[in-house]
Amino acid sequence: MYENIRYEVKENIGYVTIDRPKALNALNNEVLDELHDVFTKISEDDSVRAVIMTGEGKAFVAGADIALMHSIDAVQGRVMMIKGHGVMNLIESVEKPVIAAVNGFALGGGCELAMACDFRIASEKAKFGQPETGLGIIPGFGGTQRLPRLVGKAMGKKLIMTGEIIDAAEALRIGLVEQVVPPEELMAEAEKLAKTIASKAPIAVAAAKAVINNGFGMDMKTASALEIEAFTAPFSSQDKTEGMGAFLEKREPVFQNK
Ligand code: DAK
Repeated sequence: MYENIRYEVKENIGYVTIDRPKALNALNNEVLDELHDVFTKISEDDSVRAVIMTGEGKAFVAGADIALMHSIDAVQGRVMMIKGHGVMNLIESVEKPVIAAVNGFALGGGCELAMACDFRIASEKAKFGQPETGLGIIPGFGGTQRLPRLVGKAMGKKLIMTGEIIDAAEALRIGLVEQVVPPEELMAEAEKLAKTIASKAPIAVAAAKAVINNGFGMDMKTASALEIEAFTAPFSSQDKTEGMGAFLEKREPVFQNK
């Protein structure tokens, strides 16, 4: 039912594959609409406990679609920008862990898409960068904000102002990705991480994601207050009773997201 992405669920893991290899999976309005649709479905599907996003072929995503951007005016650009920010914010805030399995080029909007995910595992073949200034623009899907938050202000400025493309080892060194693996191990490593998190209580995972994201830019006192509030929902859940009961009974917990 999608034309530019593929989606399937296996063993509680949702797999989103951007599948537009003839344009190196470049983001146009259709890809963005389909990503918005699939992450809306994912947010409503209790059976999905973790998500892995990757790209078909040699790219994760080679950026926003340059042919499209060349053809549109500032008003149409603003519409696309709002759409793109909506997708990135949805991925960032969806109540499940989202892992970017970065198989190849993650440039411009592709790097921004990876940064909207909770984790980035890169193939040794992956390349990262924000080449927008070389096209006469700045990052438009959150890159000016998420990149400095991940790698620091000066390194973020350097990558954005120079448009430099870096390899996976450098991305690991500066903290843009958490792990680099041989290409043939990429999906297995992403699945290992997805399965580990999927085995934990979904209510707790969702609350942890939200409170970490929401508290990140706050002062410590306000952020502590946020944590106190966020603690209540998991603590009053059936899964808390199950998790602690399982420990005391020396068995594995069976969480039901309740
Ligand atoms: N858009 C459209 N087509 C692309 C593309 C892209 N970003 N990247 C690659 N392609 C197409 C190529 O044109 C080529 O098409 P054909 O010629 O075969 O028809 C095909 O994919 C294969 O690409 P190459 O032949 O170039 O493959 P190579 O292996 O030689 O090179 C490459 C791979 C990734 C180094 C190269 O393709 C490349 O430099 N691509 C462009 C990277 C880039 O600059 N990306 C854009 C970053 S700027 C906005 C919001 C956000 C943004 C902008 C505006 N608004 C809300 C308005 C974000 C901007 C960006 O992402």
